[in-house]
Amino acid sequence: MSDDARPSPSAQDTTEPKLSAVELIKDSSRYLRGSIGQALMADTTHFGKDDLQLLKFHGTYQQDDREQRKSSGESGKSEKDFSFMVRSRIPAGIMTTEQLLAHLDLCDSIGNSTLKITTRQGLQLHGILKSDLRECMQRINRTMLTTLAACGDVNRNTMACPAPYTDNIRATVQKLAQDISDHLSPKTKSYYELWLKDLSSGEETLEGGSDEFVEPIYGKTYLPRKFKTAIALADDNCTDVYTNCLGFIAVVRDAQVIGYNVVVGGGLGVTPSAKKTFPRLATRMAFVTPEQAVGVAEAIVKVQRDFGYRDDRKRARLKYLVHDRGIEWMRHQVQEYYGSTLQDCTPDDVVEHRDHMGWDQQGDGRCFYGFNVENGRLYDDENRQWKKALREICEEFQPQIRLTAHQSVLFCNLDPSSRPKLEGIIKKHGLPLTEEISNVRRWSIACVALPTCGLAITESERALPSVIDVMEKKLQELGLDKELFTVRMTGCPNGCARPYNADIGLVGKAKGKYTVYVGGTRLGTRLAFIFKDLVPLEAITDTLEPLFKAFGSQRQEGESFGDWCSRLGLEKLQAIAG
Ligand code: SRM
Ligand code: SF4
Repeated sequence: MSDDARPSPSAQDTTEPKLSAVELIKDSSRYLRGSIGQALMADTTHFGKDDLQLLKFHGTYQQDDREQRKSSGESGKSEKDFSFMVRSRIPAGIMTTEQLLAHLDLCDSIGNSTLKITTRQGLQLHGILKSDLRECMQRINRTMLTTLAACGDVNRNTMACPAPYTDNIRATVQKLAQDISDHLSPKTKSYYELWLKDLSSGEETLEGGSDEFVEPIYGKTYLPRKFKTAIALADDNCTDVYTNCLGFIAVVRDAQVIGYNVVVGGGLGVTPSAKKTFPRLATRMAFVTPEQAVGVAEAIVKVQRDFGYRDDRKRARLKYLVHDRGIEWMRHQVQEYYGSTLQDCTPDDVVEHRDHMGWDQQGDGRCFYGFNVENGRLYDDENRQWKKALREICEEFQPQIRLTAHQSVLFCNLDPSSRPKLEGIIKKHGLPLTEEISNVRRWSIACVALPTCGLAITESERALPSVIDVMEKKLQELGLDKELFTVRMTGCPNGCARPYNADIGLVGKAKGKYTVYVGGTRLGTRLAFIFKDLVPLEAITDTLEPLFKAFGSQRQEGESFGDWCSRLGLEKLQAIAG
């Protein structure tokens, strides 16, 4: 179908459902400009309401420290303490030493002195003031990274297994992540104009931009909602492929990627009060050859662009379209847009999930070290100096850096002789080696939540470590400390740490209280179900203890905690819990 054939929102028939407010903002934004330029030139601490929607496409969210809200209220201050989260887009999580160091410098010089490794292999700075935003973007761009399309209604960071194995397979999927990322990147010049243009002559302004430029893939109103893509290997689903709008599972024969099974319509966000919303795992759709992959990705994006729901942002993700219309309809549309028939999926599917932590060989005589960063937060305090450790490792070894979807980092291209020194640096800064961490901590992740996330209901990354402290002891007492299962916590039901397909998901529901999900799987191929609602933070391990006990004595050989919970089902688990 040609791009001209689809209706633009403004030209739509009046009987069409009413467009959501964000659609109108995008439509009149002149390709994401809005009044961001004027606001940047003005001596204010924050942006107007409409621009906040557009800023996301540029990789930044306006926030305020929610703990400061109370104190500013008490002191009678009328304005919130506004600052910005800035997210960098890093396809497959692959970056250089210099790029990581630049982010560490930024968080120290103009951020809140911490850096967050995200669940999609990205990096986030927090606490950037409006007056420093341009500098922040420029310094990131100078290292050849970008924040464009790290957020917003476009294809966001494309994930792929980051492991540096020198087999052809990893290099192929990592290149595909980069290719998809480049191809689906917005083409608007507004990013350059607003953030990167040199204003030193005094003649340039940030208010340029024309309506004539056409986004070749997205069009004027971009996508109805955020869009997420990931690539996985059958023996390594470290990117949690089924939770994405679009996933590629590499099909390997004779050590070569001969194509991909394409899965569509995954997504986790849910609003518990709105029954029309739900988490969904992607559905297998078709097989594509390596040559078809980027074109088919574009076709899928275009189907979502033209058929995705633009009247209700709660149901605007691709998953609802696939759910409502069915996979056959979806495949038919994709073929129409792509311009040829696609083959059926091969039987290949994901069978393992590796976290790539600890020492491993690359295959070229060099090795890499997977360093577990608890909940992805890099900071320095009197006990633990994550930032200092990373800086020292970067300066000493200049490793290539790779970020994992479990919020951790791989130091790559190391000479095997570097091991004692690297481990010494980690220990010197009060940090545990991966080998010293319990399985339950190693396989746990948590979203940002308080104090910066405007949607957080409860704590998450600041609370999970203490939950794990208790769980760790209990599992050891029960002889279950060697078990491998995922524990994922979020501060609200949006699901940023992917709790809904974990063995144990802890989802913030009300102040200090969590919904406890069980029955998902480390492999990411099954949704969990609610075991108990509104569990106080301190009672999480006690709530799970009867299940842990029964699992230890009743499980079948090789059965994981999530598999066991799923096999028994809610009723039996509730009976066990009494
Ligand atoms: Fe997320 C919104 C943080 C991965 C589902 N997410 C947010 C915002 C921007 C809050 C907001 O809208 O104001 C959070 C910023 C908090 C802060 O202070 O930094 C936020 N999401 C994150 C990160 C940083 C969590 C982390 O600790 O790592 C992750 C950034 C990934 C990246 O680099 O791009 C992050 N978010 C996810 C994931 C996991 C994934 O993609 O693999 C999900 C579930 C998968 C999915 O998309 O369905 C996720 N985030 C959401 C949603 C629910 C979307 C929905 O369909 O309902 C929201 C809210 C929204 O979009 O309205 C949200
Ligand atoms: Fe914020 Fe909720 Fe996402 Fe956590 S899950 S980062 S609380 S939006």
